[in-house]
Amino acid sequence: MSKERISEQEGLLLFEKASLPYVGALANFVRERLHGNKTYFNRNFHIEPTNVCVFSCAFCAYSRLYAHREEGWELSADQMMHIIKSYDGKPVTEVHIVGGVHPKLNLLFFVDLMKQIKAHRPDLHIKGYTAVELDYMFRKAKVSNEQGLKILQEAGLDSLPGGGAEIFHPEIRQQISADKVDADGWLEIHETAHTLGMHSNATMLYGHIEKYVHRIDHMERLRKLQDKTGGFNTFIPLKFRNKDNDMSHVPESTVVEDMKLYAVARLYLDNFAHLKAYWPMLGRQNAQLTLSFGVNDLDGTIDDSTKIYSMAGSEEQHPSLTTAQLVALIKQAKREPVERDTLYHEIKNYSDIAEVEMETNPLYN
Ligand code: V47
Ligand code: SF4
Repeated sequence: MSKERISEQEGLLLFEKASLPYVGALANFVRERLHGNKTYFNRNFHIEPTNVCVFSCAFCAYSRLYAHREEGWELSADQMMHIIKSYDGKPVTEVHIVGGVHPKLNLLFFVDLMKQIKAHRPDLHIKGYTAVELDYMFRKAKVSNEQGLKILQEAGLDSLPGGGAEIFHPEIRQQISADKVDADGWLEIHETAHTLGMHSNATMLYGHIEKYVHRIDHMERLRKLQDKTGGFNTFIPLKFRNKDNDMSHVPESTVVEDMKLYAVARLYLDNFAHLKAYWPMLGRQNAQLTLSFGVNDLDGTIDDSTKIYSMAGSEEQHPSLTTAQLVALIKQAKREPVERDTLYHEIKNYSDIAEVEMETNPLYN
């Protein structure tokens, strides 16, 4: 198979006409050419500072408006430090901090939090704040994206997660998340982060009212920016879940559609090294299946610390896997489990560690 880039028209054609076994085989070929059997995961935990949010995305089951904040939660810096400290002595390498856009939690609050985290545990990688949160934070503080990102970076922020991208095309964005940062704003924040030497991830919320053409448009914008900066680590498709939100009438995509999307994404985003399936959203078995459709990363152990999907109807009501369970899941799919850090440096290859050792050693449980 040649390494020639596929065009937007060809991408569209794959979605519309190609059979799942055909795109799956091509995507698997690319995945194995890049990574062989290696399947990455990391040991991380999430902190969700608040679910109070000034925005009203139609797909969001998680947020509460400020006026209804008594129904939501809002953690103080001390409470978040308490969570950080509860991982003392545990071999986690990353904290993922992401939440709603609270009107009162400002740049200074988060600068102070970054500093406290780094003072307590300097080696913990902080992946934090979607471009949506950052855009609001910087506009409120009256600083440019570059100034704001530099301030956070100096305080300890290491990289950006990929959330808030949803669907870039205005035809769809207007209908699902009209009031938050638009495509250009999202891309500009990521581009600025890349120029400051920070890496970031990119997501796409798919399987709702968007058409194939919008998915291709979304991936095309990401591919262009990646050509320019090379700063994206991984692409993470996020399957729309329809429980308890304003889009509950929209049916969820089928597993066949899900696998096809992963496969086309692997083929289209030829300049992204990694394709990640976020298992708390897909469920464990479907996450295993993605490993045959281009995916080479299953995110992390998570540790029951995220609510965004359980509230939107994921099968995973309390997403948590021990390292031993995650390794077993990858081995069952006949792949090679490799623990990585946030930037994909290999920490440990688990291929040759026996199942009993994994199950009995407290380091893995
Ligand atoms: O932007 C919200 C999505 C995202 C729903 O960078 C929903 O490593 C499906 O971006 N159905 C936030 N999806 C989470 C996110 C993320 C998750 C894991 C890893 C990384 C990373 C980033 O969650 C939002 C939105 O696209 N989301 N509601 C829903 N009902
Ligand atoms: Fe707020 Fe994010 Fe939910 Fe949109 S998806 S309402 S920005 S928490």
